[in-house]
Amino acid sequence: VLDDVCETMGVTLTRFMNEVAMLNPELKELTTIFGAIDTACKAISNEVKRSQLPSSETLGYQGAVNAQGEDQKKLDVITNDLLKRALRFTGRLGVLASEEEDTPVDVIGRSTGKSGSLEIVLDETTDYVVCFDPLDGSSNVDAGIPTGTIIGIFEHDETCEIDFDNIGEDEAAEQEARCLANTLQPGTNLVAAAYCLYSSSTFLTLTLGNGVYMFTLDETIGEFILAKPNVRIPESSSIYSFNEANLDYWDEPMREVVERWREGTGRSGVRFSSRYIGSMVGDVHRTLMYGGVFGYPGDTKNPNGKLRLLYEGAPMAFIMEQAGGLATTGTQRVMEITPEVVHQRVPVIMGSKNDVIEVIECYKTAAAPF
Ligand code: P6P
Repeated sequence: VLDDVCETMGVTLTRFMNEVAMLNPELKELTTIFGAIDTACKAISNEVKRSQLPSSETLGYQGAVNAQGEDQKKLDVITNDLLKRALRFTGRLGVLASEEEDTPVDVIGRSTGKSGSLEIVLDETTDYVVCFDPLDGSSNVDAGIPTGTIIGIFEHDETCEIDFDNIGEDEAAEQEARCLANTLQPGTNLVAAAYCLYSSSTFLTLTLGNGVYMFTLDETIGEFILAKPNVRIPESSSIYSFNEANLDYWDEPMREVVERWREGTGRSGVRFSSRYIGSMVGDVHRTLMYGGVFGYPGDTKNPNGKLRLLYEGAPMAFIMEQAGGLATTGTQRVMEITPEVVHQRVPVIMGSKNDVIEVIECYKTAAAPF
């Protein structure tokens, strides 16, 4: 059904989502959420661009540390609050997880006066759970390197209301864990994913499970315009995108494949180039556009790599697969992994199908050499 929509290239994101809702009434609430994402990403784009002005209040560090133990830059906090506020007012969201939050936070909540607890009030109006990294790669902003917002949207099929005032701690903890479990879903449960890249242009790329659609922000009218419907990643490539400084610590199969690509002795017989900007959204966007393999594999220092499953690996894997690419840990499809904790890390190798298959086969050979 989405195909009918993509014929009208040049439409605004708003018009695109209205047409999707007309053709797919069951997606109406989901398209409402994209209205909030549209607004938030325009505002974040403006914050990022203005953050380098001398008059800007958003330069430098917030002075706090986030759940990852990373110094929170002011922009991290501003963009996190901005996205939460925009999503909250859709009235359709339940528990959401953010890189900047210690534990998942409710969006439709009531103040129970309990400090530090997981305030979850999900009712029948709650349709979705959203997980996001509000400004991935934010440490690059001061250097003018692209950054991005990454969003994953799950259906929330269970309502739960926890009356903290009238149950004991244990019961509350058990109910919280059950509700939290609704956030911890595998990527195969994603109903939509999106990223917004703040770079030479501002690109909003999304999938609703039926192809990948790329919008570019036209700042003269303040609207995202459909620029590339049905994006398809080239099946083979000659670009790899890894932090090669970690090469000595990688699994043997990963090291072997990259060395073959570098020498031109891999499956394609082509010598690869290396392109890496250290900002996932920029590296993934280039990979989608030109083909290639982007990755942050596990290594001896970090067996699960550095990237987070819920709000980096899984949403980007969904987009990559919807564009005809693949996303693996080396031994497992990224989208099939169910997180056990909110900020779980996952090794990620994603991109052009034939090149990622070469990585998977290398891991298989290493696991069963005879
Ligand atoms: P490294 C940014 O900090 C980030 O989370 C991703 O955007 C990026 O792909 C990765 O880390 C870069 O990590 O260790 O290569 O600097």
